[in-house]
Amino acid sequence: MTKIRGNPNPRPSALPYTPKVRLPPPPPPPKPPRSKKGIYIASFLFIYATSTYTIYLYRTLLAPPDPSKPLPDQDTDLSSRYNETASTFDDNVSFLETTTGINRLRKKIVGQASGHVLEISCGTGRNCTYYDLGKVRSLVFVDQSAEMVEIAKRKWRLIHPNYPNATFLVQDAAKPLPRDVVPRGGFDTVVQTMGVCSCADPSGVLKRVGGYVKKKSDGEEGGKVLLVEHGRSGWKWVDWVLDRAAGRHAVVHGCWPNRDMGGVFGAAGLKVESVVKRGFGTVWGVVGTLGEGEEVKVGGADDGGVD
Ligand SMILES: C[S@@+](CC[C@H](N)C(=O)[O-])C[C@H]1O[C@@H](n2cnc3c(N)ncnc32)[C@H](O)[C@@H]1O
Ligand SMILES: *[C@@H]1O[C@H](CO)[C@@H](O)[C@H](O)[C@H]1NC(C)=O
Ligand SMILES: *[C@@H]1O[C@H](CO)[C@@H](O)[C@H](O)[C@H]1NC(C)=O
Ligand SMILES: *[C@@H]1O[C@H](CO)[C@@H](O)[C@H](O)[C@H]1NC(C)=O
Ligand SMILES: CC(=O)N[C@H]1CO[C@H](CO)[C@@H](O)[C@@H]1O
Repeated sequence: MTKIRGNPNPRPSALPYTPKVRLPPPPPPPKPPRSKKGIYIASFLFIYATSTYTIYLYRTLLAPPDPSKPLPDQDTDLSSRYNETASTFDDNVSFLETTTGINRLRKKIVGQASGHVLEISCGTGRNCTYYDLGKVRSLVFVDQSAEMVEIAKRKWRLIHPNYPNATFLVQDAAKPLPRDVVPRGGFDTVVQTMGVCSCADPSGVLKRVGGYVKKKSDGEEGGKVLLVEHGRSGWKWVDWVLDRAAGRHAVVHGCWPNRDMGGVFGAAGLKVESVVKRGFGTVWGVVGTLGEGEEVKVGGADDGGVD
């Protein structure tokens, strides 16, 4: 067999002339393959965090009831818990409320408040920043926990140091308000956020407060009720989780996470004008009206004081 000898890599002979045309620029070097390390670490951390949290939830909230540690009956009044948790309340709920969009919902609903405003179950004043003070003429904040109100008051004065028309009251919202805080003709807006879960008698409170809302009259709109509340969702598995967790959650936080908001609103006679739902239907933002036809009832006399 004859071997054909030849240069296996013949060098191209140099071009005898320099071409005049500009050669296109060389293509960019291929990108180095992206390191997968970051993705692996992130996934690992995510799975680790999720499973740790799930185990934590299971151990603390979802485990079957322990007969040696009886849980309170559904809807037992545990609202005095807020006296104890006031100082850590904001820190504990801030992250959750920001990440779940609850704050955006607060802003959307509370931002509609106008005129003379009553906020019940105000807690630590988590809605302070959401009021449009261009539309609001006065605010009365009510909560039965002096510890919570103290924080709300401090926060308000820090954020709105020159606002003259804010009043803070420590009292059960189911009891009559002092006459001098109720505007003549009633409040233009009543606000409650995350109150249904914690009040001993949430529809009783709303019904009572409905008596302070400005009545509809010829040519004039009645007052509005603005609510951001949480409770049962209507999804079976979500409600299973809520029911399972409710007793243990309530003992620690004073809040029943599995109440039927629709039922509470219905019993209070709330007429819903609009509702937006978040979090599988566990969080509702409601605009409605209350107490049509009912008289304004205040402590002492029946006539309002503030103009
Ligand atoms: C979950 S916190 C909500 C606080 C705040 N509104 C917010 O959105 O973060 C519930 C609050 O309702 C108050 N509360 C419960 N029952 C009440 C009642 N009958 N009258 C007035 N305040 C009440 C508690 O003291 C507590 O501050
Ligand atoms: C604590 O909360 C309850 C409401 O359940 C309230 O009546 C009581 O006065 C509060 N304050 C103290 C110091 O216990
Ligand atoms: C909230 O967080 C603090 C620590 O920041 C913790 O001690 C407390 O038990 C938590 N729970 C409640 C209900 O405040
Ligand atoms: C405070 O209330 C008075 C009386 O209703 C009102 O005239 C005044 O405009 C209010 N101030 C603000 C900043 O809303
Ligand atoms: C006054 C106040 O607390 N406003 C808060 C409303 O809620 C969000 C978070 O929880 C805070 O970022 C605001 O500061």
